Amino acid sequence: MSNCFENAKKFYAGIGVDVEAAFARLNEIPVSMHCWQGDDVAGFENAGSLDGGLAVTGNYPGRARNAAELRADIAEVLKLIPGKKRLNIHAIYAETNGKKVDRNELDVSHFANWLDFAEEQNLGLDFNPTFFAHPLATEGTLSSADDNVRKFWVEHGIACRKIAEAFGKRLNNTCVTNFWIPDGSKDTPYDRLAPRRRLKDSLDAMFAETIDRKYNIDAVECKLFGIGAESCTVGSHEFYMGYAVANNKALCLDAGHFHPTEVISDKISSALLFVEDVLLHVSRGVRWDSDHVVCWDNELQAIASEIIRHGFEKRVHIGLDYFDASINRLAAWSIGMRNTYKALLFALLEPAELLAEAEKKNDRSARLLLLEELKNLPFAPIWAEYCDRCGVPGGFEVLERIRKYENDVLSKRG
Ligand code: RNT
Ligand code: ZN
Repeated sequence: MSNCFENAKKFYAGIGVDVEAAFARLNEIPVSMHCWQGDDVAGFENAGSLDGGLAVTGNYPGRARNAAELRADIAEVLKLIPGKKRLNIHAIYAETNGKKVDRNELDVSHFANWLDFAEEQNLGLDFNPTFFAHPLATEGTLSSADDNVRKFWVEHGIACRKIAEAFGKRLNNTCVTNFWIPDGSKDTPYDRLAPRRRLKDSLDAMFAETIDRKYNIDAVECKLFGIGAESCTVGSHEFYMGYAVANNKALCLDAGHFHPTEVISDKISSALLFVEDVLLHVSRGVRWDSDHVVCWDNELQAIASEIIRHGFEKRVHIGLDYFDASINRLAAWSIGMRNTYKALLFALLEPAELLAEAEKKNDRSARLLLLEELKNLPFAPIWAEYCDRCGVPGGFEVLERIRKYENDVLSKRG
């Protein structure tokens, strides 16, 4: 324990903040790491190119080419991230032993290695059906006008919910399953209602079977627009806010899925008055839904503070969602994950009593001053101590470890 830490801890105690209690609370807050940063959302189906409006830019060497490589990279990066971690995978990461298994035929046996890995690494698993990068996803999926196309995707959704339930049971740990449906229209549609009605009916069919919330929680993710869906996204915010409230689903808020000046940190407190759970896709849009690596910026801090100030950590499921192929992929993962825990720890060190009192007294000057001053408190030694206690390196050493892995492992991939 460094002197710097001891002094910083005393400083925080002086403003009514218990650092040890903050550590203990942080230890119980999981952040779900998305597996798809490691292979540029490719998956193992060899289905061809990515679509659904998703765009991964960059060609940094060392992309994981198969499940074994992806898991090895994940195992390595987990050693660089403090805190209680989860892992989030997509249906396209199924392992079918070279056999063609279409998405509506997937079952938990195709994820046996992921389950073993999760158990070994002591990770909860989260899941996502994959409604993109598939020959039947070119003209819409769950909202398609073609009955056969809709049927196929409903079956996929049902298969995925069963897989998620099996994850939850085997790991004794609730799986959060996120449904993101890319359907939309590049140009102005004449009828916006019909595809929305079809999407609603498909969701109803997919969710018809009740699954114990102990094993699986379904979340639905809205979006403002995507590449190829600029003029209308069927699953808009109003659509899914309504759907989640009416059907007791979790609402997934992706930081990149709204107007550029609209923030999800402001949505959490409203959404949680009407739905039981919120899933976050923490991401960083630069000018658009660009899925940049999560930085410790004002919005990330605001998201973390919203969760901590209201004790929402059991109802807000934090997941990351970005993909940057222009930098080392382990760097991308570890920077975003570490920043998320950093923001949570920073939020846990807010002088809650002083702030609440200022607001209660309507002392806006004190509130502003406190909120500004706390940006300048001795946070760095507290974060360093937390990393140390979790047995993970500090920031600069992370870089050395990544360089070594790049040299020993990634650079040898073709
Ligand atoms: C796309 C959504 C969705 C995906 C992942 C891969 O805009 O954000 O969550 O990024 O499912
Ligand atoms: Zn997302």
